[in-house]
Amino acid sequence: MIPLALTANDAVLAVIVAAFAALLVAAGLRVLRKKKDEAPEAPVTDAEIERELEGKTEAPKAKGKAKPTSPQPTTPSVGPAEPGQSRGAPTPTSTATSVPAPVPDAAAEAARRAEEARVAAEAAARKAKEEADEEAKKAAYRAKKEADRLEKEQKQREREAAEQRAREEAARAAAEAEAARQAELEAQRKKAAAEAGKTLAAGLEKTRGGFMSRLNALLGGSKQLDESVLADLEEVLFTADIGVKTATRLLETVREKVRAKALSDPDKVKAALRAEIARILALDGVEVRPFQPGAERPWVVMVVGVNGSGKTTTIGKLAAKLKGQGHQVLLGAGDTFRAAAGEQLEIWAERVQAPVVRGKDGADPASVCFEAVQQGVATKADVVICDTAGRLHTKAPLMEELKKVKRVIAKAAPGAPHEVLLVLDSTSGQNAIQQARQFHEALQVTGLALTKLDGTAKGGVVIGITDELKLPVRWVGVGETVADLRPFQPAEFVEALFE
Ligand SMILES: Nc1nc2c(ncn2[C@@H]2O[C@H](COP(=O)(O)OP(=O)(O)OP(=O)(O)O)[C@@H](O)[C@H]2O)c(=O)[nH]1
Ligand SMILES: [Mg+2]
Repeated sequence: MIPLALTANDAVLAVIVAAFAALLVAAGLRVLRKKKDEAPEAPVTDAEIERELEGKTEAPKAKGKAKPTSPQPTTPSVGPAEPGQSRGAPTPTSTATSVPAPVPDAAAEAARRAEEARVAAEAAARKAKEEADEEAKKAAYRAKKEADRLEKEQKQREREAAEQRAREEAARAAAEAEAARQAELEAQRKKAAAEAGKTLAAGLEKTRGGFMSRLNALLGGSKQLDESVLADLEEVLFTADIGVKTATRLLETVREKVRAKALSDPDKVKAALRAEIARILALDGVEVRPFQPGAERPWVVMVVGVNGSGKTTTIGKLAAKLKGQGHQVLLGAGDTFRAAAGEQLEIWAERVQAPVVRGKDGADPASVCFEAVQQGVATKADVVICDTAGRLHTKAPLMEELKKVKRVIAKAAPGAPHEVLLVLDSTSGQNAIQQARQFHEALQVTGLALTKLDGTAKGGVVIGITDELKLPVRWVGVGETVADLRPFQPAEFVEALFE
């Protein structure tokens, strides 16, 4: 019996020790968990973890703590049993089958206690394991949450970086688009300015600064109108490149009006001069055909003038204008003397998309013009413009050669040329009047183009030529671009001179 009793006691002791150890482990784990839970940086709350784990746990548990379902280890193992108390009676939570039925002797009692202790120890160990498992799951859940959070943060950073890049890219693209838009606007402004060409007033700037400014100085303000003013006026007019004849005529008009007491002050003299100049330019009483194709097809324009006066350039500008009005234009390169002259015309022809008839270098200019007009007839062109040479390059004088060109053109199309356009360089001043007289005598000029008005103070020559020859000025050149050839309008010209 003694060895048996000792053995039972030892077993009881061992179980109790084991139970204590288990309880200590559980308490330690609880403390550990509490500490961890209190850690400030833990991004996931316990409640959250509990909820998360609860959702995953398969065994049904009471809400919150799982402890109530665990066996109560303290009840059977702690404190001596009271006599009469049914110590061996199973508690409601104890499993009836796991506790052996009470035996009357001490050994049985000890065995029962040992069994109870073992059960309690097992329960404690199970609980400790459950808690450890739970803790491990929480730790894993936290780690997963932390990893998720870091991944989320990383993605957020990447998203923000991508958005920043996109914003920078968009800003760069917008800046480039704006720069391109500004460049386009600038190009359009330049194009529009080139297309609009210089205004007549701008083209006449030098002339306005020349004899017109002297005239304004003389006749401006409230000067007394006396003989000295008239003498000064004579000097201004005679040096104004308007020609002696026209200057005399203007002066006579003023003197007559002063004599008739119709003019009392310099301002009125200026107004009288302006009216007289407008009258001269308007070619009152002279029948003038408009510069444009009429019933005749093709309408042939023969362009003449001394070398360098601006014939080829003017032809290019005219072709552009006529094409712009919807006419079919053909060019004839009648200046066969200079190879560069034909090329220059071809460049213009290409620019305005007009066909050009060009002979061999040194070919007879009349035959080239003949061929051009013939081709114009054959192709039903609306307009044929023939360029001609400006300098003598054969034994025949220039005028004789041009007369021949004119005759030959008439053979290619009866009635042609319909316009003999004399191109005059206005920078040559008085000489232009002289040239105009000679060309008109030889070729019966029908219209004038005064070029390079922008480069001279001698714009008054327009008045003198019109007055002397009674020929209409068709065009004035105020620059080198296409738009710088302006149709001549007397009123506009007078306005630009006097304003
Ligand atoms: N500033 C300015 N220059 C002009 C104008 N018209 C022509 N020119 C320039 O005058 C120069 C001579 O022009 P051209 O057309 O070659 O003269 P051209 O009468 O054909 O000369 P030739 O063929 O040698 O007889 C060129 O440099 C033209 O650009 C104008 O109205 N204003
Ligand atoms: Mg030329």
